[in-house]
Amino acid sequence: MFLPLYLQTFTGNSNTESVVRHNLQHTIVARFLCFIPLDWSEEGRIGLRIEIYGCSYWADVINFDGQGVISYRFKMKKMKILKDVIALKFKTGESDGVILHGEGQEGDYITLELRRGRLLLQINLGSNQYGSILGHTSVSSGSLLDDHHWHWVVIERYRRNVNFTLDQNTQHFRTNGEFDHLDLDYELSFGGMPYSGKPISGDRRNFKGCMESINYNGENITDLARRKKVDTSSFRNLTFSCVESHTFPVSFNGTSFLQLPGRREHNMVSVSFQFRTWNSNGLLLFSALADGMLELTLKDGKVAAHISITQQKNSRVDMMSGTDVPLLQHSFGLRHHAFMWKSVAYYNIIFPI
Ligand SMILES: [Ca+2]
Repeated sequence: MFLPLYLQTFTGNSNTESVVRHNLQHTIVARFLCFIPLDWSEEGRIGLRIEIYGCSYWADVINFDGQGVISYRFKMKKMKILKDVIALKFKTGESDGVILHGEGQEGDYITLELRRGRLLLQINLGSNQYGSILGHTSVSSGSLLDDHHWHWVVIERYRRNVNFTLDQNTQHFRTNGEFDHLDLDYELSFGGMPYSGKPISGDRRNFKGCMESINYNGENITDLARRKKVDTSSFRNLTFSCVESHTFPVSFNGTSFLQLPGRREHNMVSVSFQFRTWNSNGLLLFSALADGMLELTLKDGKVAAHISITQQKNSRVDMMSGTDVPLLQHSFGLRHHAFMWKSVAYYNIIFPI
């Protein structure tokens, strides 16, 4: 079983005495740490000694229910911002949702959102009055971010230069257009579009999940929300802890598998699960029966169930997903939707053994 992890390479010492210390750039909360030696000094013998130093950690978490939006009002009505540093962590099972949004009457805007499991940053520092130089800039990062795991985002902007960091990956880009200031009016909102109070604003959905340690230009937004210094009136129930999901996705890397004990006395098998994959072929499930086998496979993007009972003649039953099989009523366009949980297979196969 492979779970997404923070992977980082550290350079160690090159002699026997010196100590090399690394400070982690981002906070990591973990129960287990795994170190994999990649290389060693050619002059010495192989050896490895590591010490880990932790620190006290206060989780500043807010649960977003898909309704509530945090509105951070600026002290001045109009803000002309040359430099931005925005940092937060998020965790969600939803593929779409607005994480933050701000806009101004001059046409400037900044929007960070999840779209189809990817992180999309859209920023516009202004277009000229003739519209011949357009400031709209759009950059996306990551994939499969609706995986119920924490992800770290940092946006650092100085004039038109932007560093956009997701977990360990930083992209540098320059915004389009010819302006340097982000002109925003009134407020910046987190978790959705401002004033909406609705789960869907236009074609944009509010964020549903958890955010932690939201920091905007030195202001700790999560702490301001706790102290009621920002507008959180759109929340039905504002909670400062993460409501854990009942769904636990498991990733398989092509060689790993999950094995569950069977139940001998039962003559029925019921199976249901959701999956997503980039591959169009693979074994989804296998079970040896007392007298045969049950197999669920992906073949050319279609799901097939094979059941064979060896004692009887003509006992092999093959079902392909499609219109002929009432149990498998979904159309599996896996090549196009492979990365989305929407392309989910849902089975409930019950048959006498
Ligand atoms: Ca501007």
